[in-house]
Amino acid sequence: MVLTPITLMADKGDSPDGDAAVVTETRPKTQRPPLYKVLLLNDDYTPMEFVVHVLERFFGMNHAQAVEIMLTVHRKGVAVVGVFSFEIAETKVAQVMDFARRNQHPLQCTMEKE
Ligand code: TYC
Repeated sequence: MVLTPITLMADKGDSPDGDAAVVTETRPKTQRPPLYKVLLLNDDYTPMEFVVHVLERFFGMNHAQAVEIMLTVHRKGVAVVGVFSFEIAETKVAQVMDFARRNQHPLQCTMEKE
């Protein structure tokens, strides 16, 4: 466990130079796991309806959200479709890439540390 020092000002009366900082306590530091963005990339061949289906199926989006994000990728080239722990992000990328490959679409999905 990582302990973070808590710095307190010494009592002016006790400290030789009047205001020296001294460490008197530690507290456990809450360690957050790193998060990873899952990105969907545009291409010229994957049908729009297929991308919408991917977003509904693997990212739990409703139809309107899925259409909106698909159009963002189509117009801008890339969009973040979710933020997850490493293992979940890796699984989502693998599921999308496998589903695209099995359906013979060139759709690309990647992840990057936030
Ligand atoms: N550009 C594709 C088309 O015009 C649609 C598309 C959108 C493809 C999003 C990939 O991630 C993507 N059919």
